[in-house]
Amino acid sequence: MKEYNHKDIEGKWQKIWADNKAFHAENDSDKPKYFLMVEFPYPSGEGLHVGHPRSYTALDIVARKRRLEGYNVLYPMGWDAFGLPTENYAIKHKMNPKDVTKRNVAHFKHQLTSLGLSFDWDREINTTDPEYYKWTQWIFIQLFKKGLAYKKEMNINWCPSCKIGLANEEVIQGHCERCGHTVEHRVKTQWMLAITKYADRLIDDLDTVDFIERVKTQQVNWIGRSHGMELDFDIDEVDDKLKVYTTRPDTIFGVSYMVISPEHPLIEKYKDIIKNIDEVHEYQNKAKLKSDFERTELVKEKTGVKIDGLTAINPANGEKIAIYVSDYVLMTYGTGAIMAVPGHDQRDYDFAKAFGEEIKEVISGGDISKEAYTDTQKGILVNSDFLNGLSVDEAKKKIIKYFEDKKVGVVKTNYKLRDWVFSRQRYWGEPIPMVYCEKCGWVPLNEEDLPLTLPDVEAYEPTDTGESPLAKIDSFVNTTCPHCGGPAKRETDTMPNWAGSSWYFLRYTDPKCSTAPASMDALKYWMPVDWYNGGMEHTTLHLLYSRFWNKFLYDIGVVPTSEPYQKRTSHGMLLAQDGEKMSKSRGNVINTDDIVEEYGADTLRVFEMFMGDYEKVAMWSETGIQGSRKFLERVYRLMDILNDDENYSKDLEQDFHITIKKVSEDFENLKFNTAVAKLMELLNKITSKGSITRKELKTYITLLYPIAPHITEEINEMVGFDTELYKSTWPSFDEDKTIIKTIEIPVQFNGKVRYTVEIDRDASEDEVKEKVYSHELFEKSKQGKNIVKEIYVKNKIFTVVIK
Ligand code: ANZ
Ligand code: ZN
Repeated sequence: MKEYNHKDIEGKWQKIWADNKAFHAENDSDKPKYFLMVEFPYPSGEGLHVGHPRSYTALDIVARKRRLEGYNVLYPMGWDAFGLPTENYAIKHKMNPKDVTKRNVAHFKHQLTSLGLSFDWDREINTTDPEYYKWTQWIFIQLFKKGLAYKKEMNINWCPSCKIGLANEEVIQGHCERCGHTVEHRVKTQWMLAITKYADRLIDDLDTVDFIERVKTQQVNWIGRSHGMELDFDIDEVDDKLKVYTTRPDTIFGVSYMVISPEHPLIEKYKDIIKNIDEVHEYQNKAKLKSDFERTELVKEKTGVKIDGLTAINPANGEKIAIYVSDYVLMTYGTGAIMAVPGHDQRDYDFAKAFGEEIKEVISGGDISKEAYTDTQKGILVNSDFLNGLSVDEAKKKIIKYFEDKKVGVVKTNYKLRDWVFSRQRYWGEPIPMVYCEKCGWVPLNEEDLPLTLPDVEAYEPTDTGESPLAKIDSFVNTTCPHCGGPAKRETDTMPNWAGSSWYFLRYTDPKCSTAPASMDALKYWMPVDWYNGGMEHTTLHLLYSRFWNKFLYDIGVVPTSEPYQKRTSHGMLLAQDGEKMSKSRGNVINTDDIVEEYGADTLRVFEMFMGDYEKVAMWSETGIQGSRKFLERVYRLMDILNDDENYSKDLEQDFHITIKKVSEDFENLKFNTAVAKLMELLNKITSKGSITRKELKTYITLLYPIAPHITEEINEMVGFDTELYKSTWPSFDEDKTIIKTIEIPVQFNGKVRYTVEIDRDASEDEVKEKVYSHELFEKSKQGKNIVKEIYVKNKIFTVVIK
């Protein structure tokens, strides 16, 4: 028979699917809807590498299966195309970022198509398309109108190499996420989005969605909600108070000193009273050079200066306490000041050790001589006056009431989450649709004047002053105020690259809508996204941002659901053959084009799903890809042993039912590797039997179709089955027929397993005993002794006690 030749097959079927609009989703349909989404890529110059298809193929499998199950499936794709790499590339090659993007998108699209992914290309979107970013700008204006977009002088993270301000999320251990350069602090006026106003809902509503646990945990930790108290300590020398934030007011009797952050305003306010102000100033200057990460690292030497001239008074017992300035306390969290409890907080403990401050135990049950035990929720209060003998929870309640009554403290919830810095001083992003008028202040553009398009410019290099390149274009900057008509200036910052992706899922439902981000009808039909798969690296950025935007749009009546995604899963990263991350600089990147050319898209798809547990890290392997190719070649040869029978054969019927069940369930649970393994196992049984019925072949290729759609469509056509696989139905199984009728159970003598017997499931004890006794090893195992007892645990084990 004919040899398997992927080159003939794959292009042919891609054309048939496209010509027939096989994967087109209609907005109205009698079928139930299913909306699947993978993270749309940034179309970089390098093109697709083999890491991309891991996510795309997985949900393509689900999409193809859902269609066969009778759903109206939406599986769309688009381009998240604003951003730095394109801009930098364009600058370097003296090109326009628009043209670079166009070229990259064409390349990416060609590559995705060659992988046989079943996207509905009629719904392709591009965040750099003015008809798209018109709505990104429109959403910004709505945020502004509700007071959720505001301008603020910010101490920002500045990357001197990229010449760009970075969000906290983009600073990795004090370094720029992109280029690795050390991040500096600079003061800039920035647009901010008040995501913190949504912090509680972003945590609490996680209970209403089906996200994998590690995603939920990371989001909760990132938002970092903490319940505590703001507490005032009187200052002895002046008529003023020092306010601290503490989650452990119950440890008040264990306070042995106070710490304020180097940026704390108290220092400037009392510089005439502080006797060692020069020393304090010097310390402040040193702290400026460190990143927050360096400052708060647990394992680092604690530094600081004791403030000479200011003393605090403990509100619970009137004790006088020293105040230090130290950089392990941040100005950006809580009140920028703490009460230090070295007996029960690790950093305070380290500091106390270094500065000779007292370490008091106020909660029993920990060993403070070794190291402090943080946040001990168990234990009993000791050395704590009227709190003695209480549990931590009881003590907290009592002391909170005590401080509230004395009017020195209020309960307070704090968050680690910061508002979102929403300006970039770069060219290749959405212009912010705001105008500054001397008379009216910041005024949004009229909505009918959107989109505000990026002007075509000659030079768009970032400036050393940190101003946006747009600031140099007078014709862009100078405008009239939409409010009073007077002269005004446009905002010249652009939006950060997370803007366009914060609402793109909505646009897929209605990509050409000209009156709203998407029409309410389309949104009501499709939203929420039923299943969204993406990288863990987007959990704290994109996933949080887009949930925030969706919630905001829900609040103003633009979208119908409060959460955008019903289910969120994530894939493990794909490493190169050398076990390292694939990267251009290492030269270990494998391009999909090469694999598709040599082995075919189906082989690549099978391998990507078979290489290991989908949720764990996996490694590229040349032998792995060859193994997948061999598997498909053997599937192709099934046609050689096809007979005319239209039913399952007696020998294989049970295997087919079991395989259908297993593959169906595995596809739903991200267990693609075991689904492939099961199909390989069945293939082995079929080939050793030497023949396959028509019914069996149809079932087999239908099960394999979502993973390897081209070869299966081809086989389907060659043997003359009536409809194409993309139009057929998913095979069903009979639960009864999946139950294995015979099982093996171990037989043990005095606790040692000597042999096993094969029995019919649920066989009676007598039947089992009969098998145990007639086994050839029975006499030997008995060792001539007497049987004193026999115990049979049904379908599990037979135990013989001998003496
Ligand atoms: C006394 C205490 C005793 C504390 C104890 C902890 C344990 P979370 O849970 O992360 O909110 N803290 C407050 N503001 C700070 C700042 N600006 N920089 C550094 N540390 C700060 O942490 C709250 C705790 O972190 C607060 O409760 C405070 O120390 C410290 F056994 O107060 B605690
Ligand atoms: Zn005005």
